[in-house]
Amino acid sequence: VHLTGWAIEPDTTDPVQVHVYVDGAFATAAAAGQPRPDIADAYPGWGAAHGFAIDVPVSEGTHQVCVYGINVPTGPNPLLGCRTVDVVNHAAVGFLDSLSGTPSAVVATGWAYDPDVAGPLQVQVWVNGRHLGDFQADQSRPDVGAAIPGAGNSRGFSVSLPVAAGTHRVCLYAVNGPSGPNTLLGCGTVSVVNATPTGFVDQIAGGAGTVAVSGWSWDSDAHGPIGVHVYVDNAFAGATTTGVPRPDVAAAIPGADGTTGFALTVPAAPGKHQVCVYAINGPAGVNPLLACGTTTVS
Ligand SMILES: [Ca+2]
Ligand SMILES: [Ca+2]
Repeated sequence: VHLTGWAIEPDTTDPVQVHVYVDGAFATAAAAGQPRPDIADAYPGWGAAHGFAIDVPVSEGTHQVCVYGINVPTGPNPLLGCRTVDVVNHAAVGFLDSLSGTPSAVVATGWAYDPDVAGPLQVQVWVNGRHLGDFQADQSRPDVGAAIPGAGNSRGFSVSLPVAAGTHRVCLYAVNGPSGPNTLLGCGTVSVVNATPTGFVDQIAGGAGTVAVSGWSWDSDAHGPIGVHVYVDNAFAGATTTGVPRPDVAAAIPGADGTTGFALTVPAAPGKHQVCVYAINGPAGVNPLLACGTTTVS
């Protein structure tokens, strides 16, 4: 409840204390010391610092709110006024329009609105029973603005929520403002599938202070070149990306593009070494070992 008013005390020009009672119980006290030039004009000599503006937290429902001026130095405290107010907390509303999976995320779209909240409404994300985080519903949705008077055209959301590969139960809630029970917008089960790269290492060949590595690798959901990392004796030795023409692979694997090949040369000390080649999963995830081999560097 928001209260405004003024109070003066004939025995002092100082700000008067006012006490607020809600449903007969003391709620809060405040000094009536805010500028009210109209009071200064009406009571010459007392100055303008006699206004008050007080916010009192109350529960939803009907309340009687009364304000008393506190007598100085003592004496009966006069009632300044009482009002009966209805306090309404509207439920948040909205809808989860879609849930879908990418190789590394759940994508959710929808809208959320609470008539009690002027700014963007918070939306909570729960994944497999755990609170993953919140985001704001502040994107363009003119259809919502057209359907709900007062909502405005910016109550939508379209968010990408990073999750590991697997099957996830996802629920979204509109957060009630300023408090109260949240509204379930919707739930869904989403499969996040991240394909593992495949490939083959054709060559691991020791040279003079180097090891030459070549082959091919392809990740069906990386949509482009992927990384290839080379380890010599378990230590990272070099990296490249696919891009070398391999029409034979494109012909053999449906969906594979024509440039899945890779070739690189990494430095190595003279002697016998174990060389291992890994494909780098796109967009994220476990990076599979393509092959290990032993070679001798001169
Ligand atoms: Ca509300
Ligand atoms: Ca992948």
